[in-house]
Amino acid sequence: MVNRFSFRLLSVAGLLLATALQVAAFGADVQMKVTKNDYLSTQGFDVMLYDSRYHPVFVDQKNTAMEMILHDQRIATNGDVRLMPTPEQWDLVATLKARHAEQANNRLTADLAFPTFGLSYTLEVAAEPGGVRVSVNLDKPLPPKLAGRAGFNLELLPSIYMGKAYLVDGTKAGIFPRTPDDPMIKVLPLPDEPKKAYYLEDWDKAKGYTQPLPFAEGRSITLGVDDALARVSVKSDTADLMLFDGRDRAQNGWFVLRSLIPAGKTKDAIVWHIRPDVIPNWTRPPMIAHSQVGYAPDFSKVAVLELDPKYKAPKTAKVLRLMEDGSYKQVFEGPITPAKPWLRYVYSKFDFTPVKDPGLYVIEYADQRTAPFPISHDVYARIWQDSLDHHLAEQMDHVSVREGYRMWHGASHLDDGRMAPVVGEQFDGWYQATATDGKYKGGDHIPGMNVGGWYDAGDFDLEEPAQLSVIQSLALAYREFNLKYDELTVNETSREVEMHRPDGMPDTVEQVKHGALYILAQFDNIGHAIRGTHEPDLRQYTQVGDGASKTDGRIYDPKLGPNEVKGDYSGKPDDRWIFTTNNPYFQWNAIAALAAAADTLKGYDDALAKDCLDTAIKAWSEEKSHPTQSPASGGLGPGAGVLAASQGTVGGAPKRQGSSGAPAGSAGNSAAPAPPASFRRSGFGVGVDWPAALELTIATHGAEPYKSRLKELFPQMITPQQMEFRGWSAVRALPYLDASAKDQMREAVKTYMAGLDKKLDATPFGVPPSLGTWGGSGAVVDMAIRMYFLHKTFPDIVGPEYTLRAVNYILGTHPVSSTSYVAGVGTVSKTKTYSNNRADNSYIPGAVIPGYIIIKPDFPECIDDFGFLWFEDEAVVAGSANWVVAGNAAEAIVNGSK
Ligand SMILES: [Ca+2]
Ligand SMILES: [Ca+2]
Ligand SMILES: [Ca+2]
Repeated sequence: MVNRFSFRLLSVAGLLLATALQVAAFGADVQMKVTKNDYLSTQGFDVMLYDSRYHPVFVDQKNTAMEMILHDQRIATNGDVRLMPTPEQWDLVATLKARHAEQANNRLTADLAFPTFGLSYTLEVAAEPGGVRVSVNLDKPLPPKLAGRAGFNLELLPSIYMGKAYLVDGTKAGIFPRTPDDPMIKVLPLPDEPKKAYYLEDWDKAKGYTQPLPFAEGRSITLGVDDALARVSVKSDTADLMLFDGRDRAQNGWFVLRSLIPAGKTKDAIVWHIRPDVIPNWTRPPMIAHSQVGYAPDFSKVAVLELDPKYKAPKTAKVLRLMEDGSYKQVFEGPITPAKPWLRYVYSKFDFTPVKDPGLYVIEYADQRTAPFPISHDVYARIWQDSLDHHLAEQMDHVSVREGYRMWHGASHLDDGRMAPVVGEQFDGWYQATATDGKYKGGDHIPGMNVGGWYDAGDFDLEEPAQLSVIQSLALAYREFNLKYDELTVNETSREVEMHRPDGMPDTVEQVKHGALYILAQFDNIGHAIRGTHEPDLRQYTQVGDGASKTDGRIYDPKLGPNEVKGDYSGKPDDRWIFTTNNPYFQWNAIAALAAAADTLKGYDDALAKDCLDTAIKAWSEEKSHPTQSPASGGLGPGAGVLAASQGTVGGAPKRQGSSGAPAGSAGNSAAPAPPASFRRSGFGVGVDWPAALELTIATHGAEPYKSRLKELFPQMITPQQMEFRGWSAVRALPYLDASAKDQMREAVKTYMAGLDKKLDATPFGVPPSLGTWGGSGAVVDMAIRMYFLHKTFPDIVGPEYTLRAVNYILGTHPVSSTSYVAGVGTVSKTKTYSNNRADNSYIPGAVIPGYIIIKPDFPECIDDFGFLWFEDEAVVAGSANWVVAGNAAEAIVNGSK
């Protein structure tokens, strides 16, 4: 991590100079102001207040309330009143009523409440010399029952402070622990505490109501004494400060600084003075965004420089060649483009396309030098294999997965599953619409569902949209690129998968089959596509590690005692729930996925290929004669209820199902949310049967009625809006349409391209920006795929650079840092991901992370050294499968030019 490393070196050097001047005047020069962006700011330090809210489904994302950015790192979040020392993802949070930014008084305020506890207050963050004064002002004195419970909490990023020093009251020294090991105590719920949703009550009970004791206490504390970039002092005027370790309860916990609200007080019940030790005239070192796998000789090579607007930027950058003896030889120097602002930084481009000779290179700009990267014809040849044979392979459910000496996981969830009872909205936005489905009712074992499928993401559930997307992407990759790569052995009969061991079957074909088995099981056993397979409770859902240890693998039999085992049956109700809710999107995409699988499997497993095709054809006919209705209360889950449920403000009357109780126990783990629903886009309802018509036409070599339906839908699929969604796939329909269709599409592509460059120029990176609550790498990979197919069919209208630009973005040419978003791919890549091995601070090779988001309103963030923010770090299987397509597309473009 050359960029970040030199960032540190530079800062330490800067500090040595600064310390002499600064020691006596810790932060004294700082005078913060409310900016036009409505937060408090001074050069090197910002404080935001509720620019971001709690998430309607995932609740606490470690990105809300009062947040602090020091020297361009978000060091603290979640500053607000909480009722526990170390709250977790679903624990009670305040309700925000209003927020104000007063430029005249340089003050931010937020009006907040815990309505179910009769507590309302104003949180105020005001500039004062040296930093900010934070105060909590209650409308009425604290309800007596909240004494010793309600306190002001501020959470500190563990990857920054772990292993760093702190000083309490100037003399009591300590080091932030690497491993949490504090004494735990029981903090029982209050007798009249409002009921939460049943799954939260179960989870609290399962955790044993434990909280850690503080590891430091005093009136003032300096955090990160030995870290010039993160040193902050906090002094409390009222109650003592306490430092807790949130990781005692969950691996994704942060350090928590907290003061209890004293009884009887209203105004200034809490007063903290926060003094950051801001390096005078701080400017962020330049960041050189470039491809971490390098560049193909004959294609465009453009790095993007992300610069502090106050940085005195040199006008040129250089390319140096790394010679065999380790020396660097300058081979190119060129101008950078004039700086263009975007959010809080400015951006210039450095075009070094003329450098073409194969070899190893670095880019040098000002005092920054990148990691070495190759220029070579085969730079894209090795970028997608890890996603196929590591990430996707590791995510395979119902089989064991071994690599050399390592068992990634045992054969998992062999007891899948029981039909989900109607419990209303469940955590993570899951929802079961009906009490019965065919011959099954809630709680019944549905046989045959323990085959195929992939763990969705950092969690282990089988999300239907993810399954359908992976099948279609890999089937496309196999057919488009004749992708016969084979380094995996897959044995569905013995339920064993082994990496680095070819078995004569293309791995894409094996993966398509693995997905098809799960979808076929749905049609065979239930009769239609479903919402998916998901954990019954939060204790099981939050468990990470070996998927095979999540359930006992034995089918639940209510006649057996809780610890009784009889053959393949047990009395433990840990079997996952099958959410059978269907909707037209699932149904049509399942038909498309099965048709694509049939076309891919032929010649490898003809019997299964026939089964897939017959099932798809039958489902098509049924769907046309009896269309699936959208469930009234979305099969995807409306979502908004989870936050309310965690706040105790929904009825919450737990509809407890007899045998679904959570096992007792304690100690939790981090929890993973669902992936972003990339299909929730505008124009989503257009041509919902298009993919099914397309894949069935291809699989049947142009049979009716699929071909006619293609023809019918074609005009509405090639509108500019649809072109960016699924319309591009119409190029695959052209061989089955009239000759004039290609001309129509040519005109449509021209129209689409006319506005595209301008749209992509909205950011310096020339790809769709990441403006949502999840990082947007998925949309960029989509762009790589879409533009490849358009380029291939209309090379005179669509150049090859769009696909390569999108791929280079994923590989490091993006904001914040130049770390490749594909774990393990590229010289510098993200090696802490929100994968199911995140408790080990590790990654699964080939996982494609979502990447940066904008911490509102203007701070782009993707923290290299931390893997617990799902919106930045959680790879989804659909993303890996798409990356296989995009990576092969890039390779094909470069090969095509040779
Ligand atoms: Ca294979
Ligand atoms: Ca079981
Ligand atoms: Ca999920």
